[in-house]
Amino acid sequence: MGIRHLACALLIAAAAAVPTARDDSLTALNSFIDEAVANQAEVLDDTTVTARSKRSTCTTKNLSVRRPWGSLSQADRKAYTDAVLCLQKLPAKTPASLVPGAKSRYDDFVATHINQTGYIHYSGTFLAWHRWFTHNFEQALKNECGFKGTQPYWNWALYANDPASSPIFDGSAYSMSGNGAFIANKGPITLTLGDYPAVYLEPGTGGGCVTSGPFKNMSVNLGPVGLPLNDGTVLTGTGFEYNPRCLKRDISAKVNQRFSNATSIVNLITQNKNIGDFQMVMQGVPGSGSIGVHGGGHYTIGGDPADDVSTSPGDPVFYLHHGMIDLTWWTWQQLDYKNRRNAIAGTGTFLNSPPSANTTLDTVIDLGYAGGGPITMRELMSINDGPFCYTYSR
Ligand SMILES: *[C@@H]1O[C@H](CO)[C@@H](O)[C@H](O)[C@H]1NC(C)=O
Ligand SMILES: *[C@@H]1O[C@H](CO)[C@@H](O)[C@H](O)[C@H]1NC(C)=O
Ligand SMILES: *[C@@H]1O[C@H](CO)[C@@H](O)[C@H](O)[C@H]1NC(C)=O
Ligand SMILES: *[C@@H]1O[C@H](CO)[C@@H](O)[C@H](O)[C@H]1NC(C)=O
Ligand SMILES: *[C@@H]1O[C@H](CO)[C@@H](O)[C@H](O)[C@H]1NC(C)=O
Ligand SMILES: [Cu+2]
Repeated sequence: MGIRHLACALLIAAAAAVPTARDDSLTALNSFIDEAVANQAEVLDDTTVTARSKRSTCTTKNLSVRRPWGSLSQADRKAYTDAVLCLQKLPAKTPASLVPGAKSRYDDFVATHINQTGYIHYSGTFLAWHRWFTHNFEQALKNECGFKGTQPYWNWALYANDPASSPIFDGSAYSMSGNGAFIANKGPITLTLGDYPAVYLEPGTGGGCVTSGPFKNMSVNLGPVGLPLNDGTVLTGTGFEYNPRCLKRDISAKVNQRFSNATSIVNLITQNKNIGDFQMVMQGVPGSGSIGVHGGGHYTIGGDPADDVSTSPGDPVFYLHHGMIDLTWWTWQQLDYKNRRNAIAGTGTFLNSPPSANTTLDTVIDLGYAGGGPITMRELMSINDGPFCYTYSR
């Protein structure tokens, strides 16, 4: 099926009249997603598949569907941002003695991500942890704020040339709020990782406080932990103190084009046959100069907190971004489901520093006060098994 698909994509590329590379890659990406949907339905309807967790009651009839932001109705977009704002008004479950800055239910998620950052990036749990995290955020919206929809996602490829004008960031009442106020003469963002050569990211067209849309009054309470600034310095802190400030963005089309275009997603899916390579290329192979599609999305948003890995869930777009990360992983899994469903690689720490044990299907992850309870990796490997019952549409 992978082969058939590749052949198909190549044929389309060869036969098309004068489409751009982007159009070809978008077509290929779309057909991979379609194939993933078809394969998922096949597996779900196959009653001979016994590997399924006993607690799963998921069928093709009741899969919930995650959609790209731009295809939601205005009412559905507003229902989503209203629910996020509601979470920001509910009290935190995290004790103030542990995290003085956690003021809302929304902040519980940010605090958990800050707390575990060193174990959930460039580690064996990266993909599954963020799948579980995004799911529990969605559950909190539903169960605590009456949200009736599903978690939307941000397909980076659709707006790579002009994300600031996309339905996600155009600043309307039906967006995820717009860019930050324009700040002139900014230097690049300098990313450093150990002794590897620095990566320089083109600054965006904002930089200041978000002034439009549903989150223009939002208070970012936690962080920073390590926020790179446009003058080459890094603002640091514990992340847990109460540090209320406006939400800032610096949307950079150049970063989106460079790292999260349609071709980079298709290449990621087709060129990495094992999970270790797949998740490493997705996050950016250290020293390669690439920050991967994962870094690409985060630094396309930029600003404060999205330039700060630890505090990045403090910008609500985080959950749309990780919807797309999850879609990309799920698509890759579905292209060879038998071999990839339970594929895990890596250890329990960031680039295995400090050295730690290999992650296995029995490894337990726990989102702490964000909720969801402790759960094994085994339960998180399929989006139609264990606690999950959803799919994606494009
Ligand atoms: C799916 O449908 C089945 C059969 O109608 C039902 O028993 C189950 O609870 C549903 N599961 C979910 C996750 O909605
Ligand atoms: C951070 O993680 C430690 C170790 O798992 C845990 O004991 C602590 O409660 C966590 N703190 C927060 C704020 O979740
Ligand atoms: C922002 O706050 C002001 C003052 O409290 C309020 O009038 C306005 O409606 C708020 N805007 C949004 C988008 O919530
Ligand atoms: C698309 O992304 C890849 C990296 O994944 C990069 O090599 C390529 O130059 C990008 N394309 C454009 C048009 O920037
Ligand atoms: C951990 O995984 C690596 C890479 O797959 C493997 O070489 C190593 O033997 C594993 N270590 C243990 C203790 O299983
Ligand atoms: Cu993360």
